[in-house]
Amino acid sequence: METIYSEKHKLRDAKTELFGGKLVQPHERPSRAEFVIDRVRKTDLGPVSDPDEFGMDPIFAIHEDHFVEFLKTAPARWKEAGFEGEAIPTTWVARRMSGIRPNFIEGQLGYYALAGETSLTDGTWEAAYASAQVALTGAERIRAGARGVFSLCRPPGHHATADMYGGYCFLNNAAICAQHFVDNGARRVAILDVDFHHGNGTQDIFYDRDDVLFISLHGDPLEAFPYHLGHASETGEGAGAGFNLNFPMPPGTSFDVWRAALAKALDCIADYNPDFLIISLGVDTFETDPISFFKLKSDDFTTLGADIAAANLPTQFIMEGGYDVDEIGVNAVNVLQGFDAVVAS
Ligand code: OKP
Ligand code: ZN
Repeated sequence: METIYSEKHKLRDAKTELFGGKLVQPHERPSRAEFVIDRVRKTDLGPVSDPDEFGMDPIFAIHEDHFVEFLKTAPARWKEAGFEGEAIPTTWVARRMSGIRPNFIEGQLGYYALAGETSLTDGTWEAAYASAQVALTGAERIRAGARGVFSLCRPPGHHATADMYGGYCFLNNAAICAQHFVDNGARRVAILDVDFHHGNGTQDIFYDRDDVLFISLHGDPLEAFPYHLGHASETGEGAGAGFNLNFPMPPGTSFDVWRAALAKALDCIADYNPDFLIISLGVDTFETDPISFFKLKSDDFTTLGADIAAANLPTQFIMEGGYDVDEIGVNAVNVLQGFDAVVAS
């Protein structure tokens, strides 16, 4: 399988994440992508290619102009205001508040952030933009007839909505690609999110649409980030009713249980009969992931890739989370090798 990769991910290199009441080294750090690309090369998974340029149009097809302008300018505006640390929100649009966008940068952080852990820094916009181009290049390979492709995106995207960032995400790479497929003639696209965390951003973006099916397997939001979305009762609305499906699972969930949910998800995808399948590929379901609570082992990721391949659809893998940096490369590439082995057989 071909991998699309850009070194520009390194421009996202925040020094701080708000975690456990402290400012700590971010879990979402450049070495994550280094471990994955090193493993891709070491295992001869396939060629590694630079992204092509698709510009801003496919990004604006998902994200609000004013939100993009905010992402681009927030770090400089924060510094100009005299703040010395990295830009993080201290206020929120909480229940019963107006939702009128403030002018001052501190208020705008609260307006555009859906969570408080993620610092906005110089270079973040450039890295997020490059990550979206890596995603779009993978989508184009699939449109051109590839059976599978790996967009090694960093930073990740599935928590970002049309106008909110957070959970280490700025631009929703999977949503941008799904929309790109639809805008180029696809009738139906399925997104299967196997990251440990619920893909709240992707769900929100397509919640009222029937041309993009969203299915997520994740830690129960009663117990896990993003806490405020991802319940099984969220099934879509309007034209999208029935086209959103959540499989929340409790702490300690093993691969047997998780795989049974995967089988149900793949059945729904088969019924939907999409033109293309996007996998939001997080490997933070791993047993020793530092911020998650599922119990998948490295070999289980190979099985996951094989199960996905059996759906027999043109499949784009888009990198999301995974934080046990020593193992993230092995586990991500295991998925892709498991997929390729079935395709070759
Ligand atoms: C991004 B992706 C853990 C707090 C973690 C942020 C998690 C973002 C995950 N106690 N907060 O879905 O892997
Ligand atoms: Zn995650």
